[in-house]
Amino acid sequence: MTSSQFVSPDEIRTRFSQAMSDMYRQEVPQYGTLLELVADVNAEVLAADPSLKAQLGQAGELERLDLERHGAIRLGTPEELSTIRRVFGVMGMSPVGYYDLSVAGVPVHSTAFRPVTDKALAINPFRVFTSLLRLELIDDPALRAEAAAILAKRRIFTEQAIALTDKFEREGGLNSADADAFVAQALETFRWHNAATVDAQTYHRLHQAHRLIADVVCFKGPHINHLTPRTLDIDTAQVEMPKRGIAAKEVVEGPPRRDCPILLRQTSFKALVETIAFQGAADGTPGTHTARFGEIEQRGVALTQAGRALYDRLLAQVRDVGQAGNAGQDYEGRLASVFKEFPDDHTALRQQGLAYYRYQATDAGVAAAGPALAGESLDSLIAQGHVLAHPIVYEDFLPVSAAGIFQSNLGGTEQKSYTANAAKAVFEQALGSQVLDEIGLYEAAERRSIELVRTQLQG
Ligand code: OOG
Ligand code: NI
Repeated sequence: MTSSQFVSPDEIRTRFSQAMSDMYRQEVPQYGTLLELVADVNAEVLAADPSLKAQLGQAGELERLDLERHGAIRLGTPEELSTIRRVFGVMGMSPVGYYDLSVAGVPVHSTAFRPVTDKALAINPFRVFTSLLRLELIDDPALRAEAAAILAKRRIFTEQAIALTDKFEREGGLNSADADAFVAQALETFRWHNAATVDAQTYHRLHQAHRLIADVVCFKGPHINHLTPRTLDIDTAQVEMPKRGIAAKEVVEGPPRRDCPILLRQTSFKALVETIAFQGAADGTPGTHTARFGEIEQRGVALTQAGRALYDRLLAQVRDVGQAGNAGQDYEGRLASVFKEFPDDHTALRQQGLAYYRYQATDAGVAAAGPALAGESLDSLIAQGHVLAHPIVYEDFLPVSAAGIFQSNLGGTEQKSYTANAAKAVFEQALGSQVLDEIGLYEAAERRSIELVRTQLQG
């Protein structure tokens, strides 16, 4: 096989994310309603704001908008995590970032598999927030051992999915027919199974230890638990949800509404109560399980270390008022007022080193290229119209928001807390590789764009 017959990992990822979306739409019809809602809101926003449309067009953001979505899965064992890393590798996705959710009472730690190069992100930024259950956080040793034994028996990947992953790694790619087979086989891992692999008693014991433990341990595989399209106006989408019969979560997670969106804002609809069958239920009595939901997100500019520190400090300030978390009175009002401290125009964000930008030479800049431009500062080049600065989109997740999403979708309000610390090294050992540092990726993207601009303008 010559490499010219291989389809690119970007193409495999695009086929996979489309197949996953089609499957989830079948499984959870409300997700289809959500996709329609987001498409309507995005079309309205673009029609009403031609300058935003032009800006997104110039930044190459428009093409990927309708394709864009993220999903989430929860795995049970280190082997499952390291194998999923290889499977996502076939689709050009790498583990980025480490998220410790135990501090928020969820016994998992996580990473996000996603494309990392500018080109791959522009083609299709499909991401999967992937969590690993931390069995060591189950207090009862007998229950912990029982959960481990159940997990040790299951096989969440089909043999063919593994064989095609091996082939990809061995030969350096897959041809189109293999890629299609791979997509179909990989999809099986994410499918919903309405039969639990355990009896009702076991399910309830695990469920009592933590709802999430039952969700991970009692099923044949790590069903995709949500898929999230990207909207350009999450506040309108939030208002629109109940109008279309979708019960939205009370508050939007993340920063407040701003003129210059930063990081990530998210809202979701409550998980469905689904009927499941238990093993050995002689009388056939079914049970119910709540895990699968829908979510919408709006993405803004990626923040530097300093910007992120400011974001974290302000968010903590809002959430700490009377220990209210995000449940307290007038959360939105408090959020907006505290975040007044965060500059809300791109020039200020850029000049104060709070956010990352991708610089681009304009036609006028290229026409004027020469030694005179070489010594000019970026600010001055921008002021003269020789360079544009496009916000670099935040491609990752936020731990406090993720915890809020988890909690609102586990079907309960319990907030157990764990004394565990972040265990990044343990996670990376299970993963079989290190996770990439997200801020380093944004910084490198900015730096590359500056180098290119400098080369183009020196004439
Ligand atoms: C993952 C929740 C985190 C997000 O968008 O922050 C997440 C889960 O519920 O498994 O998807
Ligand atoms: Ni999500």
